[in-house]
Amino acid sequence: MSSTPTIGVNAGVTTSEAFLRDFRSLSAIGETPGHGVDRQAATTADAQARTWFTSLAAQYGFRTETDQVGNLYALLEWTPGAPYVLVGSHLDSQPTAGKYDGAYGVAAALHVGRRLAESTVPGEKPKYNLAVVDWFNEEGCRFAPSMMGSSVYTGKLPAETALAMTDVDGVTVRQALCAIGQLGIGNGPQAAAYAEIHIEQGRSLEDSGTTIGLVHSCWAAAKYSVTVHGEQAHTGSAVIADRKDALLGASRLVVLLREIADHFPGAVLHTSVGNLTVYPNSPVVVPSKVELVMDMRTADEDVLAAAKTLLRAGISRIEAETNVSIAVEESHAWGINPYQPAGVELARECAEKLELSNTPVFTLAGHDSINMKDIVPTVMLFVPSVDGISHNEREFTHDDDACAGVDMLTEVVARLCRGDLDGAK
Ligand code: HGY
Ligand code: MN
Ligand code: MN
Repeated sequence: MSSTPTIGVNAGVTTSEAFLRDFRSLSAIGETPGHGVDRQAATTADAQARTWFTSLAAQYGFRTETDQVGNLYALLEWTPGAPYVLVGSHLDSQPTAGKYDGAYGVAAALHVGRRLAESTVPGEKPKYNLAVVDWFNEEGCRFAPSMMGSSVYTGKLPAETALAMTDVDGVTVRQALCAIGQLGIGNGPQAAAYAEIHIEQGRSLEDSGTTIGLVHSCWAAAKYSVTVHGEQAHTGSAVIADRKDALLGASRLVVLLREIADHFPGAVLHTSVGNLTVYPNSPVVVPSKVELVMDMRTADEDVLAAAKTLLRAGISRIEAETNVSIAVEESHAWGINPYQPAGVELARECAEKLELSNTPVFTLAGHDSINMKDIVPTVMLFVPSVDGISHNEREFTHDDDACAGVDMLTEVVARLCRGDLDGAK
């Protein structure tokens, strides 16, 4: 662990101890009985996490601001008018989530900012300013789609569309952000480059005994909002042959998704239904309608195309066999796009300098960096996840790995602030 002496509120505390202390205080916000967190977007717990962010930012000398879709920035301005290197992740979580997903990257980014603020020599200003960012609603569980804040920031999703999305109670994003006092204005600071660190959420780093993952590409994802339409009936009295059981159709869809994954050898396709809403969801009623979200991911565009063909055929079969109709809308998707190779190389050089073991990796999960890499040079880093567990209260990363990641991110961001990735394609 680093033992750099520090000043002020951190007197006598090493940089790593200060990071762990702040990360633990964040982990207590929205803590669940199972020692995970529940901080869904724009809830009270998310608001408390944002207060944690702004307090820490103030302590470390940053000004904070919120943009038109609730992205929260802590700004360190060395050169007035210069663009910013953005560094961050997300503080929102899934329900009964782990403490690390997103939160680790935001806490790490704040500490990177603090270290760079303390180490900058007067008269040697970096080329770019620094903005630590908490992207709004990365998870997409309370409000779809996921990666909402960075999708608006990068111009992929109109702000008005995002603000009009509703949760299951009909509350809009706009109303939810207003309720927690986090609806700002404008599109945030202008980015010159972006960096993010995250837990791997998979096993590859742990299995190979590697500390740092250098993300070179993302798996493609295709998510679908689906409505299965049937007809309400009495579970006891309705003749089986007459039934239009929407839940039967939905159940067959769940199984179909798994069968499609199993169709491709080598586990190259991941599929799931992660959300199911049944109407009227009453004990003696054959359901009239089921809404669900289907999710398919792979690193192979041909596999994805073949999976979509199997999906269409399977849906037609289920409609015919269960007497329901199924409406499918592709709600969110991204392709297999590489991160800038120069950014991967820059990160590799940083890891070598710090003597941290490193290896190129894919990201299977979505991250805000997937949006950011399409507009500016972007570096995405991973640290190991114990047993690859994520979206689970048992998510865990060892302190040494978490601290090594902060050191690594500091080195990367210092170089980005110098402009080392300018022009990278
Ligand atoms: O992978 C996902 O879809 C999420 O946004 N992390
Ligand atoms: Mn995440
Ligand atoms: Mn997540």
